Amino acid sequence: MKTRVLVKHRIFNLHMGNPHNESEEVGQVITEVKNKTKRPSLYKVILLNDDFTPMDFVISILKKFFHKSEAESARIMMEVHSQGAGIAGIYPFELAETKVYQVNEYSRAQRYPLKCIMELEE
Ligand code: TYC
Repeated sequence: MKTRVLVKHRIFNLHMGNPHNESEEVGQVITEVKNKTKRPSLYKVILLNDDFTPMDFVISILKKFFHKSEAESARIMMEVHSQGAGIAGIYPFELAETKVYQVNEYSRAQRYPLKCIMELEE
């Protein structure tokens, strides 16, 4: 729901230094507070092609870290293989960062040059 939030400010003139310290209201101003809840930016997690990482290993990565089915994993892997890059998933910043780190570390540990990057989704 979109709600307009208005704030009413009362402006006083303070009479200081006299015995009663009285003050008089000299005006009012109403301001509107921004009520936009910004959706977090999303990031594409992208796999890059190389000549050495086995196809089955890429498929296993898509299943393990991106929870894709066997068929969807094979489709994405072939897209990366033929186009040079392909989207494994789309996530908020921190989750995308984690996926990129996990995939790169896992591949490095297995001595494969597979690279995973992230890119702001426009
Ligand atoms: N090009 C690799 C091969 O022919 C397969 C591959 C696919 C590698 C996707 C990386 O991200 C990748 N074995």
